Amino acid sequence: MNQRDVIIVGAGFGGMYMLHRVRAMGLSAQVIEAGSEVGGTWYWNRYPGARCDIESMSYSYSFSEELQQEWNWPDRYAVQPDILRYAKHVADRFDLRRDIAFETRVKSVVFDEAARRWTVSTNKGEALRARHVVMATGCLSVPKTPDLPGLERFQGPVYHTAHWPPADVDFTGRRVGIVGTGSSAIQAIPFIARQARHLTVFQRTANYSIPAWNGPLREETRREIKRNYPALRRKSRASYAGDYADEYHLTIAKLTPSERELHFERCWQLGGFNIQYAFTDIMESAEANELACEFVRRKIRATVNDPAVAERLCPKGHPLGAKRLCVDTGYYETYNRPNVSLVDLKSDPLGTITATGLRTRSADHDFDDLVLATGFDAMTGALAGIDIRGRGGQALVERWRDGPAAYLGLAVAGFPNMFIITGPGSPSVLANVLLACEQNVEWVGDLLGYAERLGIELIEAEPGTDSDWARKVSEAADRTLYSKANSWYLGANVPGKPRVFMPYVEGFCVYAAKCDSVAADGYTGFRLIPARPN
Ligand code: NA7
Repeated sequence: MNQRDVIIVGAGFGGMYMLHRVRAMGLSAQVIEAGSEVGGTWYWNRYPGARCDIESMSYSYSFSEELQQEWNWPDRYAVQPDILRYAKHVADRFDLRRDIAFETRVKSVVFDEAARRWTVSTNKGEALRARHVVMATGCLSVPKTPDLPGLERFQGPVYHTAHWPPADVDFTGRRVGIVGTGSSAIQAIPFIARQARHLTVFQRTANYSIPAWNGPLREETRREIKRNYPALRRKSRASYAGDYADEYHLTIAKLTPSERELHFERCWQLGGFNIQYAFTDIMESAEANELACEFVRRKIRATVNDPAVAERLCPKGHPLGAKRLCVDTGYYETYNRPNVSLVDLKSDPLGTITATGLRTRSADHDFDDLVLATGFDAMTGALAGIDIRGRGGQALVERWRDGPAAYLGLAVAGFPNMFIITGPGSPSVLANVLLACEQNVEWVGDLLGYAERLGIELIEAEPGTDSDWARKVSEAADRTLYSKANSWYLGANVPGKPRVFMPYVEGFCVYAAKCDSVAADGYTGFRLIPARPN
């Protein structure tokens, strides 16, 4: 059987860097990737308008000074084709492709206790053996197609934003219906509206969206950031969100009404996540959060011409930031177009999909094409889709029956030498996920190096460390407003999924410091089992 030191599942930004890192340590590695290219989420999410909501100069690898100096991002926020182009460039520049098996799906990952090796089996009938397995399967990689009654009856094409066809889809002259108003829909809607004859948006929950104020990156800005990259990257690593944007530490409750308005307006003008990360109390105090919500609602009412439509677009009933904030270009303005209509599924619930459209309680809405922007089985979906078995043949899905638990978001007791990049319990999706990937990869790389030097054959989270970590992550979220919405952070968007708050809310910097102290103390919480004498 084919043997490797490390098998890495997934060739997104986590998997690509993991490969580069373990190769540099002299270990043999194989990446297995279901797609036909590198890029992970940026390979699959090709819908019109797909764009990163973190600034491109920040959402890019920092591990190579040459790479960050030579690459030129055209826009403040990169579009999907540019991010994919970047991922391909990285793969070529570091000669990664020779160790990536594309169009290959991992079916099972099974630990052989006697041999102390993992067996990784693929849909192509291959089986590989490895000492270590790194699951770089991504946080948002399993699209969720909701169980919409009658969906099979619809006669036109059905698209999912996270599974968009490689060739452009042309909506010119077509009537389009889109279900969902999360980040993906909020990015796609303005694009589809410009092309389609008519677009009907089916909204269940209105979301808070902040303008990106995107535009071409000026050459001076790019040069300035490149000159300051080392300091900016250090600042990102020392920040809450893993980004170098200023985190102001203003407290809403301490501001006078006019100061508040001024700072909210400043944040709005800066765009994107600035409004969430500028304030210390925004995710701590319901009253403070409500002031920010009301500010955004005023912006929506001032933008959307029809007051009834504006009111339906105003989010109510969940705090700003408790569902991931959306970042848009012309989203609310799109509802001023004569060819766009909004159906509120809360007041007029979905009945069934028909052959020609969607029937709500009060009306039939006909369209030619249906777009589902209905999200993901986040953070655990990809792992649940693989038959992962640790000691004693125990299945990971069984271990996680009451909710996922991984020590530092990285390791599960009973699953030795298996590491999850940006797993449940890591800050990942609440931070700049690219930096979160780098931090996890470097930490795992260091741990593997440590084990190599000391002749350690098995690295395993001690029993209880994973569930303790998950409990603390969940308790920390409960002390904030993050847990006060039916979000994918909580698994609430997938029927039957245990409701456990998965991302680490205390900040990227706090998490990274915790990982560092675990390492500095000789990897506390891990059992390090030496190789058996020959
Ligand atoms: P999200 O943010 O999970 O949004 C999914 C949307 O689809 C959301 O508006 C949902 O409404 C809606 N939805 C899901 N199922 C249904 C059904 N059955 N009926 C009506 N509406 C439904 O996914 P995205 O892809 O937009 O973004 C995911 C992340 O990717 C994002 O946070 C960024 O990190 C990038 P709901 O809110 O559940 O009422």
